[in-house]
Amino acid sequence: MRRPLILAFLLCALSGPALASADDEEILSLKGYQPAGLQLGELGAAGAKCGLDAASLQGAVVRAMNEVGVKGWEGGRDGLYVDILVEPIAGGRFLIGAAGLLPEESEAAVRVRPFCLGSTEVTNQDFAAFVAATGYRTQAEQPLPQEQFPELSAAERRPGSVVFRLPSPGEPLEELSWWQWVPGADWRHPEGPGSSIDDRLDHPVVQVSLADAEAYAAWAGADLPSEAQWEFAARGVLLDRAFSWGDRWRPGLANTWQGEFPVSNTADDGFTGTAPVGSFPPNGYGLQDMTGNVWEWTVDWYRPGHGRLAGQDDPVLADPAASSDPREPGVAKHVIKGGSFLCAPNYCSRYRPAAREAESPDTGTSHIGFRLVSPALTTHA
Ligand SMILES: [Ca+2]
Ligand SMILES: [Ca+2]
Repeated sequence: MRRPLILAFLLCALSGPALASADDEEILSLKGYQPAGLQLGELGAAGAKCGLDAASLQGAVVRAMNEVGVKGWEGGRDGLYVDILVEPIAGGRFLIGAAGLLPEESEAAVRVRPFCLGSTEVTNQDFAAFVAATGYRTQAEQPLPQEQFPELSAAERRPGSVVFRLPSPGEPLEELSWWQWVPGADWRHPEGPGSSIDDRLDHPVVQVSLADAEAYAAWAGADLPSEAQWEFAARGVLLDRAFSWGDRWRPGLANTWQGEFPVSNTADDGFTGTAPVGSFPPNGYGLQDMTGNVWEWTVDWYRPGHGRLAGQDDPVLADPAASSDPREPGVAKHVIKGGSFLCAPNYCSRYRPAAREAESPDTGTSHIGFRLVSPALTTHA
């Protein structure tokens, strides 16, 4: 099995930075936009803690420089941002969730040990390398199992997936009517036949189920993060703030939806759909797109609130029988985090670190992807 360079993009948990004050928020939001300067010694030290060898680090540097060379940084993003490769993240105690907002987010005190997290979402290019190496076929590329859907005809069980569709002007808007099952939609054709990823190789892969994400992670020698790991990292040092950059919502710091969802997307942030990973400023840990772009799978089963995790170290809700979604009783679902390019202040608005959503694990959509967590967290903690 080829061990890809993906691990070289894992961020490493090393030490515990002090909590930032409100005065630091602006600085943190700009972290990373520094003149070019690879600090290979630091990279090497951090990489070693994440189980990264010198060869993979070197590969990561080459890849990053190539990407920077192709994409560049514009519009006030002066300099080359190459700090994305390895960045210390601390584990620690924190309150997962948020008090006083939504019952599904009720708080619990937990602890996460140091861990290494992907600095970006996994891209189409990354996923293509996996498919090329393994011949893997995603769930969306296979017919729905007859035994699971005996009521459906063969035509209705054709491969496909769920795609966001912009409603037509004046169209009656029923809740969730903007989601459509599209035969032929899959990771190579995110919006169905006729769409492609040819010009989106550096965008996050979408139309992947939880099993697809887990298969990729296994191939990469990594795992998917728990909700606690993901949320701790998304907070980016600012453990008690509403957003990963502070307490105020700031349009333009993440790929979300501007305008009235779902009818008007002004795309003031430059993107109507997914954006190339790393297009927006990193959080205090150097992680990008923890807010928006695409939702990200976690290994936790979903139930409202975090009460069952209270007091635990590295908590995971691992029992599917414990899963419940009041909106769809009887259907076990997984937690997804971070919101997407479809989240708007008037709808969803789940682009806070504490926010969460429930998703059937076999359902990929055009706005759910994932990132990796390094197994080094268990061997080096
Ligand atoms: Ca956008
Ligand atoms: Ca994201």
